[in-house]
Amino acid sequence: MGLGHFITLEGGEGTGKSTQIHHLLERLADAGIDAVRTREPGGSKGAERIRSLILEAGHSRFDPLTETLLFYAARNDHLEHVIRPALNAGKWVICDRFSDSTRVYQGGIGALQYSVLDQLDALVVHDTQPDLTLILDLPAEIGLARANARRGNSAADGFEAESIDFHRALRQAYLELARLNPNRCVVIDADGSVEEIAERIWRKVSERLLIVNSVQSNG
Ligand code: Z5A
Repeated sequence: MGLGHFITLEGGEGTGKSTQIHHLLERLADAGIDAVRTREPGGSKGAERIRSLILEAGHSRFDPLTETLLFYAARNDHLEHVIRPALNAGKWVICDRFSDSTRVYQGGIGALQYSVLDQLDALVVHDTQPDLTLILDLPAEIGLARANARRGNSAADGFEAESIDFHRALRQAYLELARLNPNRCVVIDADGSVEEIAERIWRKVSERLLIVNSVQSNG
């Protein structure tokens, strides 16, 4: 395997993941690093079809286990067709949401037990775990206001339509996840201008991964 790295971005609604992935890819390209941008649910042809099934359920979401199995079915296809081939080719993979979303949405603030999620993760993700997870942290009110402004008059999906308490609990669940996984997860203050946040992210990516790469290639 080459020197590719797997980075995931996580966080609640409207925290700016998509916006920041765009900036991160530009910085990586400037540094001469070939990176693949992808997302979950989705990212591969099959997984995008499953994404439509999940998100178009609207207010009548699937029952918790069915929904979780759909997320993992999509993830399996995504790993097989996009993530692993890119990493094996030495490319970096930057993914908007991954298994931590399932852990937080379907586990922490959902109905599924962590033991069930652990079994699914061992089966599907196995050792293709992220090298670095950037958790974009923002008060729920600000994230929701951003997401609502962007959506305009179009209908909210089942997740967007949840209450403010749901989104506050989501934020706490992400902070707890970061606390439990300090080697992999970094919390990024996502309040501020797009440029300020891009700079915070770049600093962390450089500290955690670029320095490691340069040591590997010099060693
Ligand atoms: N889900 C799950 O339950 N289990 C799983 O395993 C997985 C997912 C993988 C997918 O939604 C839903 O599936 C998600 C979790 C669940 N549900 N929710 N909620 P999605 O893919 O459709 O959406 P999302 O992942 O939540 O992303 P998002 O809402 O589109 O937000 P974002 O990517 O984090 O933010 P953004 O698009 O970059 O920015 C939002 C707006 O804010 C936009 O208009 C920007 O221009 C603006 N913005 C961005 N940065 C700033 C700053 N710094 N200042 C001001 N305005 C800004």
